[in-house]
Amino acid sequence: MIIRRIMDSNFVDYVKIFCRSGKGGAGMTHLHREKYVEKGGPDGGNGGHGGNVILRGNAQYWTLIHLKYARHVFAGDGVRGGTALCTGAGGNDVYIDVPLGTICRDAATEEILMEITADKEEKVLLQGGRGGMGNAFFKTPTRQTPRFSQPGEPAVEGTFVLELKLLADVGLVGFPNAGKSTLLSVVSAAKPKIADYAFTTLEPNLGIVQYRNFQSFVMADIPGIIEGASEGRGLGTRFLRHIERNSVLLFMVPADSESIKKEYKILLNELQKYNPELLHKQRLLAVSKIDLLDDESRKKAKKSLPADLPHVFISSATQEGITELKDKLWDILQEKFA
Ligand SMILES: Nc1nc2c(ncn2[C@@H]2O[C@H](COP(=O)(O)OP(=O)(O)OP(=O)(O)O)[C@@H](O)[C@H]2O)c(=O)[nH]1
Ligand SMILES: [Mg+2]
Repeated sequence: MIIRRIMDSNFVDYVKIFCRSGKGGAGMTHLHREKYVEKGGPDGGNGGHGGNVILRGNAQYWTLIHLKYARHVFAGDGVRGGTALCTGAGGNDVYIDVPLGTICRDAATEEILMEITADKEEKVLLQGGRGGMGNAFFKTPTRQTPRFSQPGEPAVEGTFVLELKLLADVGLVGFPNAGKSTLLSVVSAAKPKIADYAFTTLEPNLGIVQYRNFQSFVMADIPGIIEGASEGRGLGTRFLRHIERNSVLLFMVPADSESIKKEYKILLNELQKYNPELLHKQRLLAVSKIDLLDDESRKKAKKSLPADLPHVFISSATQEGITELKDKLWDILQEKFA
């Protein structure tokens, strides 16, 4: 049921496409003939360049859904050269517009070929074939009438995987029900679905957090992670790719969890199994739903905190600690880009 909902979803962050560039137009073999000009010499033009397949960043797009059904992308072929030294027309380039943060892999080897991170950034994925030279090109003093021309270069093709990694500054990491979406709804204008059951969030949500003095940063809420996610439990770890790009990871553990330290370790472990590089990122721990605890339990909770990262107690319900959290996140982001 959950799987079905994901498949129906509008949030597409993975597509496989088959692309082919245009082949170069052939060169022309032609000898000039005209009334009273019997032997006008070679005048075959060159073939046109084949079209390129180009990836282009487009800040208007947030997902790859527009490519979900456009799985074949072909650039135009170059036109063959004409007579009278006319060069053939070049084939049309095709542009594949992608959201910022899209990486492109070779589908067979999984090697990352390129990455688009800026608006209007263009990268040629497949070069079109060069046009062949017409026979006029091969004319020399000793071979004045070449009766041959060059064929155009063939097209190149390949199957590619486009993958989207959200470009957010802060990524939320936590078990289902930790209150991640609730936090996002409190600190930004985003309206993610919130409910009292596991896996309410099935696709990432982004929100812009307004900070003092009209500054802002982007926060990404992703589906909850459970123990064994890296082996495919729950929704698995495929959504973790969205936090690979985030500068700061905000771990979230509810204050009423049995052991905050243990829950944090499990999350860390799943992240490490997915990609050890994730552990190089700056981390902050938000102990959520602090409103559920009385003073005594708070003291107890404080004692069972992991030692290797800073923490903030927060409650999205009462707003307690929310400003402190934003300050801390902002400070870390500033350090990062200082
Ligand atoms: N008392 C209290 N309840 C909270 C707080 N924040 C969230 N909740 C409740 O916790 C439940 C889960 O909240 P969500 O924001 O949906 O949790 P999530 O981490 O996004 O969960 P998934 O999307 O399933 O991963 C909801 O019933 C919220 O109302 C809080 O600060 N205090
Ligand atoms: Mg959620």
